[in-house]
Amino acid sequence: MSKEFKLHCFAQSGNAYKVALMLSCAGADWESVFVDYFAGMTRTPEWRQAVNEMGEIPVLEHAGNKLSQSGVILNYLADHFEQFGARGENEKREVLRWLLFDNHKFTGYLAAYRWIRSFASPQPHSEVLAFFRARAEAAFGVVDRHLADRAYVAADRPTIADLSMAGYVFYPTEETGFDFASTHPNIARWMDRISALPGWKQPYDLMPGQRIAPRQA
Ligand SMILES: N[C@@H](CCC(=O)N[C@@H](CS)C(=O)NCC(=O)O)C(=O)O
Repeated sequence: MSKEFKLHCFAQSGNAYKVALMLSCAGADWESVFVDYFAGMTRTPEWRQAVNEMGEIPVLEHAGNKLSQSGVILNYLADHFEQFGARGENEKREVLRWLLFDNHKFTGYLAAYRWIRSFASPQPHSEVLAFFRARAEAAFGVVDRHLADRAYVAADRPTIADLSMAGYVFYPTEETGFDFASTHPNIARWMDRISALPGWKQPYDLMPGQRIAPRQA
């Protein structure tokens, strides 16, 4: 029987992992729809017309709607499940503030760095890699300092801001090139708290697709 939620995703997509994690932690009735990103599926006009004109994963199908942009989807699911959402106007702004920071800088640079370091072809020039690594590290510094005296990013409990920022940090060090436990202790402790949430699973255990060996850095 068809599930209530369908998530268009593939295993290497941390942006999709944010949504998969939310669905798993909320105990949703969901299934994945495998998108063959590496075969160019999201770049075809047919896929863009039928699924997402932006050519991006994740896309969530629910109740006849197709939603894209992980932040929008997380917000929708928080309202739907009444879980991981903001309470009150101040928290709403705080959650939004971190969602935007995550999309632009924390996820933005980490995802780009992991991609060009481990999977992209042709191999990037070393100066390009160094640029993205430095930008990612700058964002990590901001978050590590923020988490020095709090358990979660935007409230006194886990919210969709945490789930968004969890998108890429759980991929293996051999892919990301970062080992937070040795460089960013507050992020590492926050990761321990996130991975203790009921329903938490690793990205490769939540989404379909072959694992690809990362290029040796
Ligand atoms: N801001 C978007 C980013 C989505 C995104 O970049 N997804 C990647 C996969 S992780 C993608 O589909 N990229 C396709 C492309 O850039 O051509 C979100 O949070 O959903």
